[in-house]
Amino acid sequence: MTAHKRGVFISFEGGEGSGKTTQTRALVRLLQMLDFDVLHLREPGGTRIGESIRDILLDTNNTELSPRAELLLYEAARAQIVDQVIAPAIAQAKIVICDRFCDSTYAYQGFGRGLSLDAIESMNSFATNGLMPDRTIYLELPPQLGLSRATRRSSDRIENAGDEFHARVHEGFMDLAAKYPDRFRLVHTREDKRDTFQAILDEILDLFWELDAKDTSWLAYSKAQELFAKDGGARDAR
Ligand code: T5A
Repeated sequence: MTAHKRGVFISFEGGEGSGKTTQTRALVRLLQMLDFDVLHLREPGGTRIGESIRDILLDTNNTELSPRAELLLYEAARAQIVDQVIAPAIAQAKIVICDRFCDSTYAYQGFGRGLSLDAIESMNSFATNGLMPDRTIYLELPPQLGLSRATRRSSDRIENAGDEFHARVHEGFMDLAAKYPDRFRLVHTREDKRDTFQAILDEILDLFWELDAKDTSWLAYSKAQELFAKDGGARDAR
């Protein structure tokens, strides 16, 4: 196992269909190939309780779910995954890759639903017990394009929220990029998934240097190319 002193927590953010699942799977597979102890998680979800909450949140039948109830459910799922999985993993020096985290609540429930940003920030802080990602990769893609990719499958309750809602969510993410330039790194998604992956690696490399992971040859871009060449994107890591 590659040795390092403490865990690393990286979250991925973006609008619908921006490619988070595709890219996080590739990253997890790369890290596993290099013998890192990696956890691949998603929000909402990642625990038995969180997955049940996810079902409620995404169920298209739940049209009457109020914005405040929606917010509380996202925060409840988050508190569960932080306490049960993320905080212990970081304490055990694991690498945690999480598909969405607090920033999604800021963008979707804050900008999208119009709930108080101050309230959301304090609820995020309560749910996470102050645990924030070391780095957040935001995959930037025009909302319309992402939605058209995402809804090639059957769409869920949030995907159905309408174009104006998703435009506001996009604005929320842009607000975060301006507010937290150090943590929240914007990566433009490219036509070629491998180019996007390489841009992501550029944004996280320093975290591994700081960890004294001496052998950074694992970030050799040829490896990234191989990951996508085999099957169009790593699968089944989550
Ligand atoms: N939410 C979540 C909130 O409202 N508040 C919160 O606090 C939180 C945590 C979660 C929903 O909950 C909301 C946000 C979401 O609406 P989800 O199913 O996890 O639901 O939704 P997403 O995270 O948006 O997941 P998606 O699967 O829809 O999108 P991804 O993971 O970003 O995209 P991915 O990788 O599945 O790619 C989508 C399609 O595009 C293709 C892929 O092959 C795939 O078919 N693709 C590309 N096509 C062309 N070029 C590229 N470069 C491509 N990259 C990927």
